Amino acid sequence: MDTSIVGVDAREILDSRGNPTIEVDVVLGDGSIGRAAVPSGASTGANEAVELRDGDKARFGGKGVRQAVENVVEQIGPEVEGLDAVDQAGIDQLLIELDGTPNKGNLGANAILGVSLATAHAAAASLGMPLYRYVGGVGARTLPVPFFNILNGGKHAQDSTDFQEFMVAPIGVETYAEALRAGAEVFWALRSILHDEGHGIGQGDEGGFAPSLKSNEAAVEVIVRAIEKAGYKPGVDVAIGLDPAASSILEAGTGTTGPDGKAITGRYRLTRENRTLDSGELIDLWASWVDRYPIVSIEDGLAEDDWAGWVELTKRLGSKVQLVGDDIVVTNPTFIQRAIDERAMNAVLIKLNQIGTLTETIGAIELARSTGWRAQVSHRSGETEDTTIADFVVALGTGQIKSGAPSRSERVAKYNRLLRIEEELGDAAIYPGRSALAVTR
Ligand code: 2PG
Ligand code: MG
Repeated sequence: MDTSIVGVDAREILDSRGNPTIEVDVVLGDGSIGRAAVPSGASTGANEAVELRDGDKARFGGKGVRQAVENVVEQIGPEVEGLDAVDQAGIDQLLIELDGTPNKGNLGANAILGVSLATAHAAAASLGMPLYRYVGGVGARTLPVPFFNILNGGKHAQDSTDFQEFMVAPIGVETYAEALRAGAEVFWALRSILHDEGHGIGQGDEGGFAPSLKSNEAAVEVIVRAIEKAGYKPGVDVAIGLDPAASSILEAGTGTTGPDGKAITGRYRLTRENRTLDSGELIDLWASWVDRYPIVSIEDGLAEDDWAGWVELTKRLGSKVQLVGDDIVVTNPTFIQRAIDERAMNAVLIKLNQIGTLTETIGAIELARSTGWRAQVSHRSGETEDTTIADFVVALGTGQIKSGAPSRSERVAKYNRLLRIEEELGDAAIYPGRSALAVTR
């Protein structure tokens, strides 16, 4: 076993939307190889680490990643060759220093994350361990509750809902395998209801259906019926999670803090319903939905700069429902700390490419947990066959994952990997169900 890095290679591959992304290979002295492909978001937070794209309109409309590939091969490779792949934190620290910017804008967070994750895969391979065990140790035995995004809107679909994600979470089943089955059965029940009622059954970027319903609320109603049709009790067996991705529907110049330090209330445009809601009215909408539907989690219920709105949202609903920060905290300890100080949420979304290294992502989770919050590990809307997040969520034992619908192989690859992990753990596997949530009432 020789875990020293002897080679680093990278290439441009395609993601699930047909856009280029980077894949990195790390080779060790004993011949072990680790490989990781980096995903890409559409509804990205303004403060995410930088995804380096070539901008050459003649190739892939400017989305090529040849520069990121070159940065890996020519700049990062020579620096990490000779280092021990088992020293993940040391290598990640070196990557941060090589880049030298706070947002990884120099080498690119896509280049850096590819190397960071491929290093972990290579070390695990050399040690003959599955990645979840290498990263998580003997305590890595908690499977996540999957949040299946079965109805796609916002920036992930066309002519669908204003709100981006309508998810189902099997919180009342006994095992992860049963949760996956429930997700697939509800997905198929939804398909048949939509079809019978004359709606389109085309799919959005994350594999969920993207029908043109008359309102946003109609999406929640039809999902409740799909849960029942599939033979499950809404709210007991299978609950609902939302990611309206509110930053995407905010009117410019609103939902932020003015130069005088005073909050400028957000104005959120619901195009489908031809109306606009201010922050307080959108909070009212969530409150009324939480009262009337089996909703257990709301991510990005308000926009990324609407800090005053988030504090109010948490005051009003934080004891009733899980409130997950995505765009507002972008897996970044600086923003998570502010959210803790201001009591602006009770859970965080975790996306490795928002921050750019494995070690920093673990730090973000540890910080959120230190204040009693939950962490939901997430895919991106542009994905690949890479399944790192499945192992990662078990390693960290956060108890929640979202990886899109139980449909389309770039989504299902993660869900199927979790099935194999559960099988491998056997009786040691824990499926947390409802107890994984920030609010369990
Ligand atoms: C989100 C994500 C993933 P994107 O908003 O949570 O579902 O979308 O990857 O487009 O940012
Ligand atoms: Mg989100």
